[in-house]
Amino acid sequence: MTPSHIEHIAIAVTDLDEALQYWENVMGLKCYAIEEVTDQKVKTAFLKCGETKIELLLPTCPESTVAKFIEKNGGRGGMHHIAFAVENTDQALADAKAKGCRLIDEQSRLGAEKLHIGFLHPKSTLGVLTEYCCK
Ligand code: CMX
Repeated sequence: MTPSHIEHIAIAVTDLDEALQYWENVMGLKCYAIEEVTDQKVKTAFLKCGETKIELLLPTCPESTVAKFIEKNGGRGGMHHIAFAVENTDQALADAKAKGCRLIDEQSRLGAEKLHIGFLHPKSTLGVLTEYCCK
């Protein structure tokens, strides 16, 4: 399944206020939503850049996979994943699996903004944590 566009680029952060200061004041983007995603153990902030969003990810507890990512990155934030908009997340996951990709999610689940999301493992995507999502 071919993605229609990059839905969002997610960036792990250690301080949401500091990150928003940069993205709003320097990059001139506007934060339009802040949401806690309990299931993913993150607090998210969204900014729009054309059709694509920037998603800032703040871990809400040490067990969060984003907290683990930051710890492994020397305590700093950084690029966390790229999310591609597809027509059907479950179908996109199944197609990727059929082509030999390792899945993190065998089935889609509900993520931020009530999107149906599913991840491919970075070990089978040349190091880039990859998400599919659809409405
Ligand atoms: N990008 C690229 N590689 C990554 C990564 C990332 N964001 N996070 C972890 N990895 C790498 C690790 O460096 C490690 O590589 P090495 O073995 O070479 O050191 C490998 O993946 C496995 O990492 P791990 O530490 O053993 O496993 P984790 O417990 O950290 O889990 C992952 C990693 C990708 C499976 C996990 O982060 C995951 O399930 N991600 C999907 C869900 C998610 O990211 N949720 C948060 C955002 C939700 C949202 O957007 O709303």
